[in-house]
Amino acid sequence: MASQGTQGYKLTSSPQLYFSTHDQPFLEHQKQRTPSLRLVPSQSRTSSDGISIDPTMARQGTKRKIDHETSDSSIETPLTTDMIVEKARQILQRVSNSDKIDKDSRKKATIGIFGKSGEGKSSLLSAILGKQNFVPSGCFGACTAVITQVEANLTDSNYTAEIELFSKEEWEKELTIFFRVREDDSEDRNEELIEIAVEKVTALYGADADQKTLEELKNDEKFAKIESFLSTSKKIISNSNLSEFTDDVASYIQHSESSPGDWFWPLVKSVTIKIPDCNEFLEHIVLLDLPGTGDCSKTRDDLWKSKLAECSSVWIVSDINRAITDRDPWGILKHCIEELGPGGKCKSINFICTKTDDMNQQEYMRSARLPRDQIKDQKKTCILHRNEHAKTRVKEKFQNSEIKKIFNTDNQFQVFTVSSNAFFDCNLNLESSETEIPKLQDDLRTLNKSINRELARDYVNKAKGHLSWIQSGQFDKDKKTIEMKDNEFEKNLKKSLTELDKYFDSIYKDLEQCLSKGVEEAVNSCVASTKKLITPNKDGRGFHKVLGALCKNYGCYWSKNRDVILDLNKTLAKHLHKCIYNDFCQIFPVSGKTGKSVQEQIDKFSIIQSDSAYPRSDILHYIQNFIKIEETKLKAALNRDIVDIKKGIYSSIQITIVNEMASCYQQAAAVTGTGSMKRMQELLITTVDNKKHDMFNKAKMELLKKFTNLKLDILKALKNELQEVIKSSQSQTSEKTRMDVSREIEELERLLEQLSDCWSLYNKKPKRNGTNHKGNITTAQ
Ligand SMILES: Nc1nc2c(ncn2[C@@H]2O[C@H](COP(=O)(O)OP(=O)(O)OP(=O)(O)O)[C@@H](O)[C@H]2O)c(=O)[nH]1
Ligand SMILES: [Mg+2]
Repeated sequence: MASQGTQGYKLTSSPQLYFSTHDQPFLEHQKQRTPSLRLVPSQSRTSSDGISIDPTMARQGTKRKIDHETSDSSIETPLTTDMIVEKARQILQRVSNSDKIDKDSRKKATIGIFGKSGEGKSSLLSAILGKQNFVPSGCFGACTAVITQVEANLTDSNYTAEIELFSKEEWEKELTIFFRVREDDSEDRNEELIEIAVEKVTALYGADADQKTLEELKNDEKFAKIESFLSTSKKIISNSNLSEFTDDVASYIQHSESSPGDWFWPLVKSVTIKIPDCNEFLEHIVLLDLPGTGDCSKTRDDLWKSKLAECSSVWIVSDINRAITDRDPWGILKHCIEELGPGGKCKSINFICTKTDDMNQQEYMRSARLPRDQIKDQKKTCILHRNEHAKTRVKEKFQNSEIKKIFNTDNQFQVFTVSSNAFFDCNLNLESSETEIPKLQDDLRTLNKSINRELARDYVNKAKGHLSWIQSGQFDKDKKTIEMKDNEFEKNLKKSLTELDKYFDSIYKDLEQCLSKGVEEAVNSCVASTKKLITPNKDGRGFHKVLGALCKNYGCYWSKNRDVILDLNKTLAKHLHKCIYNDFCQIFPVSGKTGKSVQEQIDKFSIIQSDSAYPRSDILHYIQNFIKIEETKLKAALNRDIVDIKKGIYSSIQITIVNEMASCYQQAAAVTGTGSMKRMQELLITTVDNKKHDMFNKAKMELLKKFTNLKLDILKALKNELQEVIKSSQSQTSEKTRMDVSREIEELERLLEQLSDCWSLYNKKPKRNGTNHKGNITTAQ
């Protein structure tokens, strides 16, 4: 980034760093980039944004004419966000003969749709998109077989599916395991694995495939067909006709027990569907349909978990009756809470009660004691009554749940009562608004709009920073050097870095203390908690298979319907996690301020002293403008990276434990025959007992090491990048390229004002010389 045009030179590294953090995190980029910061001569000046300035545009010390179309009067009328971006782009183009500042392509907001099989996730997705049966639903048993990601098609007007397939080797390995499992006739035979194996093999190769041996199957012509099919790792389907598209895609995502053969879902890792004409909802949002069943495939389960950690919002979907009754739709979520909170970035949860039209009014009136004779439209009244009741019950449950702890406020949790069927079918007694689908759509629209505004504001700010840099070239180099010296930017940088270093050290001490307590607790109780987890509750029949599967899967067992989850690594990590949980949530909150967070410290970091916030001279004003915008870009990129890095810090505890236990799991998985369960149990317990001191201390040290690395990376990035910014603001001056762009900067400031009208202002400054010099900068994540 910040090699903002050292006069006549450009950096060899990518000048568009800030606009591509999507592809490469800033801190990583920083690591690779730092040693190669070389300056090479170039014909034209190049800014950090990669804009080359047309020398013919330069007019020494003279004000340039301003195009009528973008004169002051034209920006009085309210503009849409896209119009504002376009205006800013035109202004840039006028000045630099270039519009190469890209609108940020940072990661989209991901919403995970999450719930047990058959609760109505896919139907809900189709209703939200206003396209009936768009995502397959309503099969017998589990329907959606693979993670399906839905986003806007921003390139053409086709429906497109990108299907990521397993490799030929991966599939062959899976097949070999299936046949081994099927032929197992020992007491360890795992019926659940066999059921899944049969489902997959028959779905692909046809009804009788499960009766064949692996050799026979390999001789089947379908086998060869599928092998050649797997030679490409990705399949693309594209069609402008929705129903044809849906039919084509179904065989890759739908799980169906009817007409076995030629259902390809067993070969699919994940599917991304891109829909045209839905920018309004999905330009900056991804919806994830997370299937309600697992298939014991580690690849898919890992993918499922990692997708969960990507979600900035989660929709928990539950049949309204289940949400009210005691059956607990929070089960899976409770287990995943760490992937969402400290190990993730979930900022809000919507609890969505589905199938509200599904109602037996006679029964309901009786149980809710509604007066029969006084009600006109009985069905509707019952539905709405039950909706209210469900909302109250679910909110009560949330108040008392673990999940609440990951949020700072209550308004990050909302309850909806929807009917996807009634949204499409007006004979089902409900008005469109009563199905609450429009309310969810509005929420999506609002979220999409707010991201769009954030990106627009960043874009206009970048343009303003760029022009401020050009403008500061107006001034005499000696004067500039004096101003830069007077303002002691270098000294401020050193001072701020020292303060930040101190902050990190104090946080380190807090974490170390919590972890030490956690290690002590873990050492004391790990054997007992291991015993508890690996001992069956009442009926122990079949438990040896579960234990075998747990060992094969390196300590974790999920039943097919995800209703039984046993995770020894998580159990062992529990005490350390518990002891750092509160501090960790304060240091790395998913949203908001805690007074102790790394993000707040970074936001505070500045080399512009607060007492020089009202610049004495024009020259300083433009230099500060430039520095401030560069700082903001850098800080926003760092804050985005921190979210991913903190996930790694938190999960390092469990990863250390898995690594320490790995050889024991392998050994235990190989135990077979009579008394195998007892031997497995003993092996696990003895290993935990022998390793406990070493293992938990290692986990503690690993977490602290990762935290220290984060500190070092942040300090290094701030130091290197801001030194570059200081250097380039000092050297941005030339006799040839002096150009007055003050009018353009004012225009950009007015555009920023329009963008900020309905936003809380950050860093508001008073008017100066009749011009408003608002910073209007935020470090949006
Ligand atoms: N009455 C009624 N039935 C619904 C509604 N939404 C979904 N269903 C039915 O519920 C069943 C399951 O719906 P799906 O959308 O496939 O459920 P899912 O959660 O995606 O299930 P998996 O893909 O197996 O995880 C289907 O038979 C749907 O027709 C609704 O609003 N009202
Ligand atoms: Mg589904």
